[in-house]
Amino acid sequence: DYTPKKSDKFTFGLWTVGNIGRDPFGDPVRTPMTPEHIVHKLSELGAYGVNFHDNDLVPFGASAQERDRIVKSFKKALEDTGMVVPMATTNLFTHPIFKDGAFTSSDAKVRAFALQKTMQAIDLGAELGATTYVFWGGREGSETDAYRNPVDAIKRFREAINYLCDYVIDQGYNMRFALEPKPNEPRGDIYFPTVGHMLHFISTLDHPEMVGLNPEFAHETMAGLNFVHAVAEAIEAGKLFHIDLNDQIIGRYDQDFRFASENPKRAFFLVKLLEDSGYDGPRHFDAHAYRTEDEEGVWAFARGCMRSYLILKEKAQKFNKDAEIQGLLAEIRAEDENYQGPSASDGYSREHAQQVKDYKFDVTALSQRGRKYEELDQLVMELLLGVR
Ligand code: 3MF
Ligand code: MG
Ligand code: MG
Ligand code: MG
Repeated sequence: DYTPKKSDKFTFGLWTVGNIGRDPFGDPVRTPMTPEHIVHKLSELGAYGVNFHDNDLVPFGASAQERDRIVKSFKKALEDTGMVVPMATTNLFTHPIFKDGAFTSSDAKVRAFALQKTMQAIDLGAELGATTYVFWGGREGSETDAYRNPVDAIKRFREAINYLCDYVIDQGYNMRFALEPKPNEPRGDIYFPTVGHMLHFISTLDHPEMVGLNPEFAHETMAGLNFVHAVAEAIEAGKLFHIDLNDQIIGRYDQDFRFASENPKRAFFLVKLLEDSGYDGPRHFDAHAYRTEDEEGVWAFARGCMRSYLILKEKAQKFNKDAEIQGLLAEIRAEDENYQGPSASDGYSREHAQQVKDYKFDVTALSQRGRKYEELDQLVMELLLGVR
């Protein structure tokens, strides 16, 4: 059966199941739940942990006593359930002070305030055991480039991440950063819109080894890109520190749908990639229930995310064991594997380059060979549609 276990490492943000259904056109449709209630319910459903923005737990502007009271009660819920907090992050987008960004704001006081808020939120995350700290550049962007030079925005974001890496090192926290790209929404454009942009940016930091990615299915999809390929690039670079799972239709608003609800085939290849690659971090759902739902619908949503992941994981195992699929793959790969001539993987030498230049290829035969991907893909479809 597809009942999640703690060992599956499923996590949800407090803001995900806690989403009250406010949107640009309508008021909230659900009453807020306490973090403690969320922790207990998620634990009952088989989740492993819960993540939060500072203000999902401690309201903006709360006093120190209020903070400590809230943290104490939240810790008790964690202890009572065995739930963990693998990841924490900062809300640098809701309060009006961040209307023109946080670390990239054009106002030096706002940039300094963002640092202050983030260091306090890092302390909160560390206190609750978080080992991954996420940075999503919520309002780090623009509607017009008339005012701020985007080159300055890049430099400011770098200064902030470098500063905060030093803070974490100085405090001795066991914590890595995971940067989360998104192309747009809530800004017209957000800086560092894709996984590729972020990967390069990381290579320019003072402590690149401390910083990786938190890619999100919906975000690459909003940009019209293949999320599986983006995750592959992060994995190959050793930078998949965390992942946000949800679903999204290309070209729409930021939907944050239940995992695998819109693109089950792409979700299948994603789950297969994660499982085959040995990724052992949390499977975090950054999604929320439809606005049509009451609390019961929220838990149906949460169960659905985890259940679909486990079903797709089983399908990936079936793919790897299916004799017909594996036979067809072997047949397709045979010529490639039997090739004896020179190739790039031999490494470069002047002599080798001459061998490549002299090698005689049967261009006609190579061009005419069908790839059998139609047949293969249909087998995948039939596996997914449940008739294999
Ligand atoms: C927005 C997001 C964010 C980030 C979060 C950090 C509110 O589209 O995806 O969720 O994931 O801020 O994890
Ligand atoms: Mg998102
Ligand atoms: Mg979102
Ligand atoms: Mg996200």
